[in-house]
Amino acid sequence: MDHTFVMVKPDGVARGLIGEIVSRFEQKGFKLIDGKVITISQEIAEQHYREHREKPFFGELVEFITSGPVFAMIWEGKDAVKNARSIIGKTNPSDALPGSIRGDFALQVESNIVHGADSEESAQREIALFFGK
Ligand code: RTP
Ligand code: MG
Repeated sequence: MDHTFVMVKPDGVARGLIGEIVSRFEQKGFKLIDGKVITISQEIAEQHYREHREKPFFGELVEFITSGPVFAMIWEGKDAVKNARSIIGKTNPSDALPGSIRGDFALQVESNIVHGADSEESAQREIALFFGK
């Protein structure tokens, strides 16, 4: 079975949306393999979002993701990366359809509630980065 890495971002944790988001993944049919609340260090944040290090929003992105606790998870299911991204919705909540997590709970691209790995490689790298496995 495929695995993917998903994380409720600090805005989602602060708004009390961990349960809602976990529930949506369970309802979709995913199986929760691991999960934990952590506050991400600057170093881990920069590694996690390293693909964006040249982008103008990189500094704000790292500042945001380290601004409070996150809920990091490993989910198992068929086509896990693709199906997780599908229920999360488009990056910009203005483009995310109602029914998706971002479509239902977010308004701004800078604070879009939840992260999902974007490829098999990213999923493996992020699972290793956050869970050491
Ligand atoms: P994520 O990595 O957080 O799951 O989001 P994503 O794959 O849907 O989008 P990605 O392109 O990887 O962007 C990472 C995060 O950067 C923020 N962002 N801000 N200000 C902007 O124009 C801008 N563009 C992207 C978003 O919070 C996005 O989730
Ligand atoms: Mg991404």
